[in-house]
Amino acid sequence: MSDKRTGLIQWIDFPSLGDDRGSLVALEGNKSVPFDIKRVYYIFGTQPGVARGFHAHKALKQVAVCVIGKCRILLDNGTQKGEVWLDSPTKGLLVEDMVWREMHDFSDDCVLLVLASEHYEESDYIRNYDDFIHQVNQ
Ligand code: T46
Repeated sequence: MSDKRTGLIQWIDFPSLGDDRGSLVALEGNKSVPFDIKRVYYIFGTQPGVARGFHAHKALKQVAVCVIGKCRILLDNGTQKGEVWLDSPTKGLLVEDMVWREMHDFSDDCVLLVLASEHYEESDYIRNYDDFIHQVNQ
């Protein structure tokens, strides 16, 4: 696993354990994924023109990987903004807490897999951008 974790855009490269049958990627908590994985979810069947996200988390780390297809993700920590394409099953994007995220331009076939450091908790979401900026500057 190679790790490029500096700044807002933090990629994790997952080795593909391929052989002549095809490819396999294994994701392990506290190894290839830098936290204990408490939850896994995936987003698929996203309708054309739909964007998702538009929130930050107070205390949640996540790794997002497009296992099929692609989507564009925008990250914003209140001082820096960046956007990248998630388009590879061997590249994970680490999204730290207090980072606003938006996902756009889902391909029809996109399956976005997300590994999360905490169980689902709606009170952990900041869904208003002005509130996010206020809290990040506190
Ligand atoms: C994130 C981005 C990348 C649950 O009940 N449990 C869950 O674990 C999740 C993730 C969602 N839900 C419910 C909450 C909503 O009623 O599923 C519904 C859709 O969730 P949401 O509108 O938050 O979906 P996105 O795509 O805007 O955001 C999701 C994650 O919620 C979020 O943590 O970082 O994907």
